[in-house]
Amino acid sequence: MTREVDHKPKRAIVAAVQLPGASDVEFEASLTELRQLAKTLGFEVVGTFTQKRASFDSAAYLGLGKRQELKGLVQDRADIVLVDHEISPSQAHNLEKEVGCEVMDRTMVILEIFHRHARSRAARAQVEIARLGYMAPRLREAAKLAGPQSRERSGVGGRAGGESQSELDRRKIRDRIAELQKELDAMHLERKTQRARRQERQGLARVALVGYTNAGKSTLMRALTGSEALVADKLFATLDTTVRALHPEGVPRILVSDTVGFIKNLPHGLVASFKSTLDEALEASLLAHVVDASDPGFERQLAVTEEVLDEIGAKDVPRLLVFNKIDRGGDEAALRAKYSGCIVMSARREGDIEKLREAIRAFFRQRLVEAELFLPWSAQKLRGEIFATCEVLEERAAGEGAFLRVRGEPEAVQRLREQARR
Ligand SMILES: Nc1nc2c(ncn2[C@@H]2O[C@H](COP(=O)(O)OP(=O)(O)OP(=O)(O)O)[C@@H](O)[C@H]2O)c(=O)[nH]1
Ligand SMILES: [Mg+2]
Repeated sequence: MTREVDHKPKRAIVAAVQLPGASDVEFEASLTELRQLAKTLGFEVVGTFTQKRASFDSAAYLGLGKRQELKGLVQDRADIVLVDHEISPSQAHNLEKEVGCEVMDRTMVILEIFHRHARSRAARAQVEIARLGYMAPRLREAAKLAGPQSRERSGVGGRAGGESQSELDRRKIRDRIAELQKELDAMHLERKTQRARRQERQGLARVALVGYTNAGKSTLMRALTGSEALVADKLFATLDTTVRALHPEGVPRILVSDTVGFIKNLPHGLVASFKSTLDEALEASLLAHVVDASDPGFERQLAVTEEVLDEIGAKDVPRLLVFNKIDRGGDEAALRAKYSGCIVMSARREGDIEKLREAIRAFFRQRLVEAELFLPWSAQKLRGEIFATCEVLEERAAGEGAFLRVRGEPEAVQRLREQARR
């Protein structure tokens, strides 16, 4: 792991326009989040600068007077301004020129975090697609700002007649996105095959941990499965879906997946490109929606997560609402009253983890059916699989084989029945 120790962290000023539609609470929560995003990138936040306005200034986001004021504030005190909205390339360009330092918008900040945290080949490709998608219109804008000469600079050599530098760049970007998408599709197909094989072997009971970034999904993943998921007080620590068995194993065997966190205004390109990562999770029969109960803005986070889940087609998957971090704050009684069937817990308390484990088990137990299988002596190699996927309640020998009374998932029982007949 690389650590930024030796060189001084970049000093950032967080700036935002409060539109009439944004309540003070919402506005503050969003700024707090941007400060945390900045911290995740290793910036030191040295100030916050806000303005109430009917709309964004079309030229440079903040109003003219405010830009001058911000310039004074930046002077020797800050290296970068972070803007809490997605702004256009020309707005960013003008703001940079007037304020005299680099400007990054919220989308760019999130994309940069994803870029730094991406580990697997799939996550890297997904982030690159999203970054290129963000870049493409900005290149067009940059070319416009550079003036007509650069647009007229028509090509001879390898370039198609009359194609400008920026058009060429955009074509390259399109080709690169297509190439990455192809790679991803291939990886996706491979994962699907692996998944199908895994389901054959291990059953179908799957629960996915989903929720806002930093809610504690990976912490719970660790506690539930005894795995070494990465836990960090950072936003978007996890970008890949990982899958492990619920520990200790029982019947049915339950697989738990940890997933990428969500955030307000998740750049659209990221939602699209992480869809394939999430697909695996969405095939779960249960979503454990983890919420940080100690965050004053938890209701908004809960709503954002539900919106994104809707968007990616998971509206109808059953939910288990898990309010985590109650040791840090939050009103347990109020939560229980408002969200029936929810779990209120702390990942720091072993007893609470056990409660969560039991709630997950109970959900999957509901689906189990009892059945009697006849296993001919000639099909004894199936025994191991029966004992691995079902609970065997009774066994008695009879003539050509043995009768087994089992309890298991309907699909698993059906599959075993067919295999025993062969
Ligand atoms: N006090 C307290 N802290 C917790 C609890 N659960 C998790 N944390 C802390 O919260 C931070 C975030 O936890 P993670 O498990 O990485 O969160 P995540 O939901 O996986 O976050 P992303 O991967 O960024 O989406 C870590 O510093 C954890 O130690 C809890 O119940 N109580
Ligand atoms: Mg995580």
